[in-house]
Amino acid sequence: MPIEAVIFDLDGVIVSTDGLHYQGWQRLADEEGIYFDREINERLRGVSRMESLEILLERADRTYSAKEKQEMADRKNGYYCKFLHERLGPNDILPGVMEFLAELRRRGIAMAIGSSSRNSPTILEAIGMADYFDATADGNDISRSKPDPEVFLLAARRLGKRPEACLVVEDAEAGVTAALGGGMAVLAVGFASQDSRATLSAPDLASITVERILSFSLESA
Ligand code: B16
Ligand code: MG
Repeated sequence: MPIEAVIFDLDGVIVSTDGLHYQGWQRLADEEGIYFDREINERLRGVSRMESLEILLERADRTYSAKEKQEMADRKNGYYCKFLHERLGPNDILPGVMEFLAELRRRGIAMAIGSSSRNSPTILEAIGMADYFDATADGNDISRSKPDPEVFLLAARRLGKRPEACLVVEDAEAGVTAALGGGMAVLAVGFASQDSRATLSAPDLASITVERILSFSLESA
């Protein structure tokens, strides 16, 4: 079936916020005396804030109450939001993104954001793209985070498109699982580009053309 809409993950696909997430989690872990490194951080990609904290706490030497966990998640988010306000801007939009989006628009393909992040509105505002997409769905709208397909199904519904007519662009294993689980094709980029389950893959959006993704959908129709 031809692709009528593209749903973009935000962090790691449109914008590079992963370094800021990492610094926020590292600071929290240091304060709590819990071992944390970049390899563990990779497991947090695309996963919700509270599930990310649970992964970080796998290395803790004591258990934490629900209240303590909430305070820790809030503390990390405070650091992350401070970094977003101080450092995030249009220069953090990833290579090839603006050209790819402009070509989709020229061809009349609908575009949405499907992100786990509750900070999506702040991020889109900071990079000057608050009004760019035809629809957005994010961590504020859903009850089940990726790898559940809820966020992508909601984005498709808000665009008025059937899942089979949508292609998701993702950089996380959890996001690839979510897109496939929702019955959508998926273009895996960045850290997910080695994921053999993906429909298409590329290092980034500068390395693949809109022509390619649309011709793929016709080939497989
Ligand atoms: P927040 P995405 C995800 O965004 C990030 O990849 C992930 O690392 C983060 O834990 C999650 O958002 C929640 O973010 O704490 O801002 O609500 O990749 O789905 O756009
Ligand atoms: Mg991502």
